[in-house]
Amino acid sequence: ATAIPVSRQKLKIGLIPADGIGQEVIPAARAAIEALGSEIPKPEFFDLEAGFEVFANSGEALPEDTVEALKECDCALFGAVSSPVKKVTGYSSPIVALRKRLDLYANVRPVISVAANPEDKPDVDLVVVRENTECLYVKQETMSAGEHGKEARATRLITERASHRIGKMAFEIALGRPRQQVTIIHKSNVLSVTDGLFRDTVRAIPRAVEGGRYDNVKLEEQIVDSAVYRLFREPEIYDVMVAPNLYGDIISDAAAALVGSLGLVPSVNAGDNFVMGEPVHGSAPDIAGRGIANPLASIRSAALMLRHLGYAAPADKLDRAVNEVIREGQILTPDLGGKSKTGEVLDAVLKRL
Ligand code: GGG
Repeated sequence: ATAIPVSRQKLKIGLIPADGIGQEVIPAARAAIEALGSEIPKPEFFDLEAGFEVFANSGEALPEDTVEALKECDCALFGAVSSPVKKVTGYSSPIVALRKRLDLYANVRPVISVAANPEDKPDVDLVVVRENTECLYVKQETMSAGEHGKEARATRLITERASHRIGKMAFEIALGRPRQQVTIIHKSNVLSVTDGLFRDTVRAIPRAVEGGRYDNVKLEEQIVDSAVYRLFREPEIYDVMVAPNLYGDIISDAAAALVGSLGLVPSVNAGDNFVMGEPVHGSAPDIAGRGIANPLASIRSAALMLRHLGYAAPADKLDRAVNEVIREGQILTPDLGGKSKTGEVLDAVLKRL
């Protein structure tokens, strides 16, 4: 993604582990950043709260103090959140709120496999660019009594502004990749108004942007259901996939299956002025507290965050260390078929830095 120009003595990093295994993997990402030493400005960490557990204790899932503290930070790392599947009065997802409050309109999720030989091309190498602020995530839902029982409705908002800026982010990312291809994911054969606007707005970007900046970017489109089918049959056809919020979430989780585990897939929530790394996986309550969560998605998210801030060399170093640990296959957590603990995987990464 586009780097935010920086020149700073210190790097102020907000840490929000939130729920479940977020409490185990974010400290691992912190340790990996610290191990970079003088290759980045001296990191200063701020421990911040959010999540369902915080809500259960205090009545607030996203304390105002957390939002205010983040505004003073250069960047942040978020772990995972355990939103209940049933409505809980007064609770609303803190990560959805945080993305909106900080206008982190893009969730950039690279899904890249690790080739057996470092010189070889990976079998899967794609980036899902998920719109982060609207679609069904505006969370305007109502229930009413209908003729045949309850009727539930949800508003789905797609705007030209949000579609344009996420589309532009996708084109910019494509420019930095060898294949330079963007695929718009939509369902405008059925949702012709909402997905139609998303599709048409992204399609119009190369013409709308002056100077022919995107003239060499190949633009494709795909209906979301067939896109998922083809993702599993022939992932190599994709380079950058740009999608409205819900499709982007589903596609990137599904694509994680192609690279072995959700525990490997990083993301950044990016806006024009702030970036927040976040592993794609959730809070995994089934394994929380057992010390077996995979820290690699969080370490990769830290790398992605640093890359976004312009620190490409230290980001590469983190990525290389993670890839070596995966390639060697000796020290892996159970999601990858191993028996190692979170701390052992972290140590293996640190040893390679
Ligand atoms: N790190 C991603 C994450 O926490 N995923 C779980 C998720 O999407 N939860 C939705 C929510 O609780 O808001």
